[in-house]
Amino acid sequence: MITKRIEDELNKQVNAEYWSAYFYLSMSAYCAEIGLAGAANWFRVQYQEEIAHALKFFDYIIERGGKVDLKPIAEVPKEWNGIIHIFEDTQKHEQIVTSLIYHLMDVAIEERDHAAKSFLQWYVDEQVEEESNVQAILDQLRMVEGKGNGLFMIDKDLALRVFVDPTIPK
Ligand code: OFO
Repeated sequence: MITKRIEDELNKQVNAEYWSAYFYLSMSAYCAEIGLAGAANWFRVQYQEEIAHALKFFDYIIERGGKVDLKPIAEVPKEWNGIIHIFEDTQKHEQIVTSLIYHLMDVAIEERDHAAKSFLQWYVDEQVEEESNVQAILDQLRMVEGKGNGLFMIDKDLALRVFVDPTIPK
């Protein structure tokens, strides 16, 4: 059993993860438009990761006997000002998601829901990886000022990313 408060918070997070998925899919389209096929691939994989994050919450609500409540997904941005801007926005967004996960953890602690705490720990760790992956790409892009041969090489690297479902234990 989960309390109504935890159920509501988990459902909010399902929506936030789908919003993130949409956000990254929009970024993928933008990168394709500006001719960065590698970055378009990277964001498409990021989109798939967010769907996996959402489904993990979805499955957990059901497993704990809660009611899934799928709300509409709010509109996402579709224009950016180049590749550095798009990764800066990604970094900001992942920092916000980390704060949402921390908020959920705070609620689980207040509700004395130890099972939810254990479940949420996976997301706490996942966010460390999410933030550090983006930081590494942003550092490289800033080094080459988002241009020329350097950008060409970074884009080639971003093309290599493949989706591996992070919710399936290795
Ligand atoms: Fe689901 O972590 Fe990114 O947003």
